[in-house]
Amino acid sequence: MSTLQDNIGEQLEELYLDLAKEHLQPLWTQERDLIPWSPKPAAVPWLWRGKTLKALATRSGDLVTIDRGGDRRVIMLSNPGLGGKPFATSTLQGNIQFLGPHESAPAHRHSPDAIRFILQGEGVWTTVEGDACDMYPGDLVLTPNWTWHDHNNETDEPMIWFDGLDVPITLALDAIFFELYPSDLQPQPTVHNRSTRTFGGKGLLPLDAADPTRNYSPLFIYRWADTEAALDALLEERGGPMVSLQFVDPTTGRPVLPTIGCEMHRVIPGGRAKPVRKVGSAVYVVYRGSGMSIINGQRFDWGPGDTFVVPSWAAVEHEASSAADVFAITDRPVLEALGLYREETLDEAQEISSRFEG
Ligand code: GTQ
Repeated sequence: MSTLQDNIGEQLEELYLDLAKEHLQPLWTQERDLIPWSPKPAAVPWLWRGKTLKALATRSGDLVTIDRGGDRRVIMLSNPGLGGKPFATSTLQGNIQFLGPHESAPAHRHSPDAIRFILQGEGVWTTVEGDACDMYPGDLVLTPNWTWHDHNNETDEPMIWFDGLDVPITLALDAIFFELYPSDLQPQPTVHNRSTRTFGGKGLLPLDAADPTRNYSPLFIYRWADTEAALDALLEERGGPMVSLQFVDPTTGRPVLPTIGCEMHRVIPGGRAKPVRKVGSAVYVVYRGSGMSIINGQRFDWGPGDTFVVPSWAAVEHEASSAADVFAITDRPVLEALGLYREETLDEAQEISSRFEG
């Protein structure tokens, strides 16, 4: 009996060696690492202070020219769980871009989708496919997959904004492309904000607005005044503690980009939203107000300009001490398109036990 078992042991060893030689692996030795019961994200909950980001971005502005690598002066959030990769989560990049007075960031395009959420400054515009989009605090600007874009600051003040990109997704799919525009900038149009003039009507669109070949919003800029009005109205209609909006393509009602969901959340003073967990990760940017979020049992206090990460399937609850408006990007459109999205609201008991799930 024992000889037979020793023999099997030896044969198994030999099998494993031969499998390895052939670049093959047995599934049964993996101990549920490959298909665990639920997501085990490597990314961890984390928060970066707005003050720190701004100070470091400003220092780079003094020291680094804009054409050093990638055409942009950008500082990338690097999640401590991701082994030094310049990614905020496994699927999303969250970057801080600094554009000094009288600087332009040259025109290029890439297959990653990108968004900008403006934190500070005005008088700067991003030209997207020939349409100059003026940027003011609280505005959301889209630079969809493969659209030409350059940034222009003709003022005496620097401008700082948050960039969200789907670079990790595009890399994982080996679908990344990048191209420089033939000249430094696109032709600078005299008429600005053409996408607003065409697609910015409230519930009103040109009769020929639909285009089945387009998978992103043709409205390139979403104004803070409109976002704020929508938040006010929804809160009045539904009451607190929290209301949440999604930015959508006005011609389809779909998310603004095929890979990046853009959201705005308002939490009323003293309001505390129920804990939820969702498949997919998010990067939050606090626009105004202050409060705290509990992410997998860990508390993060936040205020204007702070940015924080919620990994996939992490239990999260938000609480505001003063009226808080918090912008977020997510990978939800990807998960929904693939039938992988799910979410659940947790009661307190579930939330506490989920902290110990490992
Ligand atoms: O502004 O085009 O944060 O190309 C990273 C790469 C911003 C941009 C980033 C980019 C840009």
